[in-house]
Amino acid sequence: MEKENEVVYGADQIQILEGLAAVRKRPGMYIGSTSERGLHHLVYEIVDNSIDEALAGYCDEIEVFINPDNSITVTDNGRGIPVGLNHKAGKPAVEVVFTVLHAGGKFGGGGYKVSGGLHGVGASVVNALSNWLEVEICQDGKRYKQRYEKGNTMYPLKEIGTSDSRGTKVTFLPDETIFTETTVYEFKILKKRLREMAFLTKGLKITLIDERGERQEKTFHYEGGIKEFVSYLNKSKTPLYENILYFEGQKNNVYVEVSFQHNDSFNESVFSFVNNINTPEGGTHLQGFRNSLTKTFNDYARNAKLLKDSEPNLSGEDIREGLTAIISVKIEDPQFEGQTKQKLGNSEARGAVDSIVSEQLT
Ligand code: TSJ
Repeated sequence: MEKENEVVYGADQIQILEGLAAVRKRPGMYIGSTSERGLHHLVYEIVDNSIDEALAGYCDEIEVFINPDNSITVTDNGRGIPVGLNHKAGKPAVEVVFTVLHAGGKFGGGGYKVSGGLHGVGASVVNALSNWLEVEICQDGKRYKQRYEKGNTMYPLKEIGTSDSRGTKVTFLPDETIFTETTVYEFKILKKRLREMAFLTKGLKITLIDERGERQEKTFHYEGGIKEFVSYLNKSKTPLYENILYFEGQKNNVYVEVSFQHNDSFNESVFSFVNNINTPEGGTHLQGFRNSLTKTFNDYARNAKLLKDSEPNLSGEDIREGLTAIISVKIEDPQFEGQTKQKLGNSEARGAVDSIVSEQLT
């Protein structure tokens, strides 16, 4: 694990509500690092909000532009960030989103969310770490705009015209005094993560456009979601059977998707995600998957008399030889595990994955 990735999360960090100045003072605390990785992380923080809008069922298209000056524009065709007055803050909701540090990153309950993700931050942190940020919202026939510089509001939210579409557009230029290593975006890095986000959100179309020099464009749109992810991972391999298995289900507030296919190699390639965040060190959801796979394969082998009564069970490792699998769970209260900062799922995730995979495999 890289050093820069080691951030300790405690109750203090989760509860606080402080000004954006705190973010600029200790940016690493909020985005993990100010290296190239942190620079790219800003984009994911913004895109995550559009993905939430897609998960809520209101958005099916996201575009990400790398502009000639290495600023980033993210657009979606969702409902648009609410512009009405937030009475508690005394300003429009959109201004609250960009200027108030939301410790948990989550507001407005209900449903699964991926924002406030890995580093639990959000749009206000991106705003604080940008030289400038502009938001445009199309909603109810009107177009609204606001601009911030280093997190400071430049003018009250204004109506700038009419619109017959809906959606949100955010453009920001990362602050070079914060991102001292580089402020140049890598098309390849963004492409890899945006492709992964598209695999994990079936039906959502994500396009990445590089407007620097020779224009490059890449669109990711997978109606099959993680089933197409497995197909993609196995494309240069020889599958042991044609079908890619795919199950989805929901249990105890855990939404589970599993897809897998064996190939003729000896390698196990199992990738697991909690709320779209990769969990390379596993977690309860992965334990649930392994349990159910071992049990159902052995039960089947016994029933089909492929295993004699005198023979021992197949081991989990035997069954996972050549296995390519994606396990994706969405939960409402992901837990962090210590300093490795993996999202490990919650106590329900193991049982949910286990029972959904077992049910569908048997
Ligand atoms: F976070 C952000 F501000 F940076 C951002 C948010 C950036 C981008 C590109 C998009 C979004 C965003 C937010 N897209 N869609 C939304 N939706 C809402 O904020 C929204 C809209 C309507 C309602 C409602 O209950 O009517 C609730 C929400 C949270």
